[in-house]
Amino acid sequence: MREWKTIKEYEEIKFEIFNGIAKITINRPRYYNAFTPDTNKEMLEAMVYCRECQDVRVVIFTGAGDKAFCAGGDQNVKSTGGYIGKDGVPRLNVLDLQKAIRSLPKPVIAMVNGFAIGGGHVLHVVCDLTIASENAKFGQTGPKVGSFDAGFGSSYLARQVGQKKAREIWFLCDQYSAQEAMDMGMVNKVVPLEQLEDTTVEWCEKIIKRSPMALRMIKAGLNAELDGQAGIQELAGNATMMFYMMEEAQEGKNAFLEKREPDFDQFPKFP
Ligand code: S0N
Repeated sequence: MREWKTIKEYEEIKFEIFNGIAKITINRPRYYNAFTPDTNKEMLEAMVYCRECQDVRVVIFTGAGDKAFCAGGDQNVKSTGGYIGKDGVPRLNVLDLQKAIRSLPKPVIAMVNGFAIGGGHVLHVVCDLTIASENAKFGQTGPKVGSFDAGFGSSYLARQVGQKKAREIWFLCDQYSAQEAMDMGMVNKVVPLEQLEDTTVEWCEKIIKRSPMALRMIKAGLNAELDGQAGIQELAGNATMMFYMMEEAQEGKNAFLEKREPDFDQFPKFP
């Protein structure tokens, strides 16, 4: 039995770590792990930690209990203009969380243990990988309950399942089994519920043996195509970071500080 260590106590999420694997669990099983602006705020803070902490190599997103991964926005706090949190301000801050998942330079795995519905479905879609239990159910509800996600929840979904299926998912608001979701291309693996965490941790342990820089670059590259200028910025930023690690870049900086002309001739010019 692995021992997850709490990184920080929160009200609406659990945030734990085990051997380089961070686990963010939406902890509102009473509401099928539907999120409020405060849940999202806590998850966003946890994601900043995951970005900054060198001990974190991979992140798991999941929901508490065995009924739901996440049932989307909490309908009890939905108001005009967004979802109302403790500060009384309507927000759509799950969008910030989606961006944080995509731009984290480390792999993020959705461990789907039940319903992944509405904004909860979009959360698994934006994660890099999805591992689902056999009892998981996937679907969008927006056009039935008065919302929609025309961003990643549509465009990135369509990249995964194709345009026709994405339109079916949104227009009909049906639910799909884990096996159907895998056949469509939006789930990587389906396992019995009792094996879900073991399998997800095995995948994480395999990923942790791979080169972090290679994973970072491939994630940015895969994102760039869909993310336009923002995606190119992310990919280019990583290239700049790698350039800073080269002697050729250091020569430029050193020459400036030493008030001399830089000697770039000494560096190889590969074909
Ligand atoms: C998950 C479903 C299918 C489960 O059905 P089942 O098994 O019949 O259980 P229930 O009895 O319905 O549910 C058990 C208890 O859990 C509560 N509950 C479930 N989901 C929610 C929810 N989303 N909010 C609040 N409570 C929830 C039930 O009420 C029940 O409690 P009791 O026993 O007291 O009745 C089924 O529950 C279901 O269909 N749930 C609703 C799914 C849904 O429509 N979610 C919202 C969809 N919309 C979004 O997620 C917003 C999208 C979004 O976030 C977004 C997108 C783009 C841009 C911005 C935003 C943004 O808003 O930020």
